[in-house]
Amino acid sequence: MTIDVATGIVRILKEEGVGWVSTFPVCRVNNALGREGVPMLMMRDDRYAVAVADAFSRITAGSRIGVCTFQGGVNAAGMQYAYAGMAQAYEDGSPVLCITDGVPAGSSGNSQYDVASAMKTVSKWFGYLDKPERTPELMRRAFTMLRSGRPGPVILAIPNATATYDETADPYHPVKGWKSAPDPADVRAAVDQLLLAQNPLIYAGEGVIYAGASDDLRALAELVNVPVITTLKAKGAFPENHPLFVGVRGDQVAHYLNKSDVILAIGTSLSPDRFSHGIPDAPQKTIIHCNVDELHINKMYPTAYAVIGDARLSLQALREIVSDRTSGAGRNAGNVAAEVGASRHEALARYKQVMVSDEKPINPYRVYGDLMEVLDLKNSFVTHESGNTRDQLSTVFDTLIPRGFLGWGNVSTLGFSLAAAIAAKKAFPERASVAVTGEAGLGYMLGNLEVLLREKLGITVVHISNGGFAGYGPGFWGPGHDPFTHRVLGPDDVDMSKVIGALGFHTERVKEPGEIIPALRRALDVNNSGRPAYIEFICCQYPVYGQWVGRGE
Ligand SMILES: Cc1ncc(C[n+]2csc(CCOP(=O)(O)OP(=O)(O)O)c2C)c(N)n1
Ligand SMILES: [Mg+2]
Repeated sequence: MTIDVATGIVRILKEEGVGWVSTFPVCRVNNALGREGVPMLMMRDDRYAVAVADAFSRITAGSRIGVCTFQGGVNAAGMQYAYAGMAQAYEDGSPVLCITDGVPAGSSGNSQYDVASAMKTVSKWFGYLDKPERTPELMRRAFTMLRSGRPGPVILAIPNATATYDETADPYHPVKGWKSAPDPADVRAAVDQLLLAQNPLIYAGEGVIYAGASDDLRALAELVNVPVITTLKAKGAFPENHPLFVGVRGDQVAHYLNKSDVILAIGTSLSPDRFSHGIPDAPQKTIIHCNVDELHINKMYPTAYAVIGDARLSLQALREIVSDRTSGAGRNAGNVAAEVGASRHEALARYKQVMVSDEKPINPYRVYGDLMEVLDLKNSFVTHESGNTRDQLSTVFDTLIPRGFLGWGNVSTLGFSLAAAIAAKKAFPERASVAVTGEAGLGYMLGNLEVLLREKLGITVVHISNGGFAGYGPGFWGPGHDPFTHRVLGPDDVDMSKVIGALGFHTERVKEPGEIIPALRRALDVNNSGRPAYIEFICCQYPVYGQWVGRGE
């Protein structure tokens, strides 16, 4: 049967299990989505169209692929605006599928902005559908890239969506995605080092979550009795109430990074200075780097031992060899857990104290402490914004399940938390979904709040309202940073709860510490009936949190 390209693409998306597509108009595939009954989540700008689909892929660890469409072609205004979202997805390695109009034959070179070369800088793979018959082939390649290897965004540009082809000539079958297991010799060498180490440390990244390997990580950590830190993006890959969990950041993490002699890095790019730790005095340590591909091996640091393969298969292989070598007994290393516990206790004391503080304006840590009280941490979703909410939450928020908290941002693009909370609600409708933001993130979100009302997305935006960009406040970042771009209108000047209330959100403005829990409960309650909520907590500026460890230069 002869069909047009747009219809062919949409039918393939359905075969691939895609249940909805986020968009900002217009893309010529959209009408086929409408005709074929695939719901579109219409955002209010192109960047958010990408960001919601990106976040959906992250939150489901790529088991359900987020798909978006935006405007391209010669008049690529949408794509130019979407570029920020694409760049962020690329930077963070998110397997999102972006579909856009391609420059039609005969029009290349007609615009200043070159669609293909721009998109290639922010994608794992860019496909240009130059012949209608190639629709199944390019879709197969797209899903192969999305489901195999190192995750990253894929872009498909369709220059002529109305061109037709015979759907039966090359029938489409869903792509399973493939994984590779590491070389057994590399695994044995890694285990030798691990068992020889005096102070080994496991450094886990988001690859563990994409591989669905959290249980395997825990099993290995327990078998070798080794403390675990996770990256910001992997927060939740290891249960944070586990006795071997050190943290994401803070003095205790610095202590273990400094003291380690062998670092087993798994599923992380080990990229320092990107909202991540450096490895201090790396040449004096032995780095075992397990990664899905070679891109990150020997990057920034010398890799002593590489284990290249899927994180789950690598963890299983490591465990098997450790078991063999130790007759199943694992590594006996004294009471590691007690040491980890004491170190955490000491480092977190200063935060625990402010998490119960009655001071006014409210200390932001009090809001986080109360949020933990109110939420079922095994059945909820929280994410941060760029700024202090990232730094503070990643220091103290206890994450008990993978993606109970989404840490994001190798570079952290303001406004992503709203997209993440929306995607979490789409992925897990039964879970409470909370975005915690400062004023800067809120500014980015404002135009998109209408989407929550229209789509009846019951999520809560928690605003740590402190009247400024606290990280840029006087003195905090020391010489070289200045206080001149710090102040914005604060809660004394504008009542954001009234502004957002007028849109139709359930809103509250909370000044009393004792009112935090009741206000959060009311917000989560209205969320249950599909109504979004915005709670403004009048907070002090408190730019205090665990630091990232440098490289020790
Ligand atoms: C798109 C983008 N531009 C610029 C930045 C740099 N930036 C990071 S945090 C921040 C301000 C944060 O202030 P606020 O939201 O009030 O949070 P606070 O730190 O006060 O809690 C800025 C400008 C960024 N992360 N993303
Ligand atoms: Mg602020």
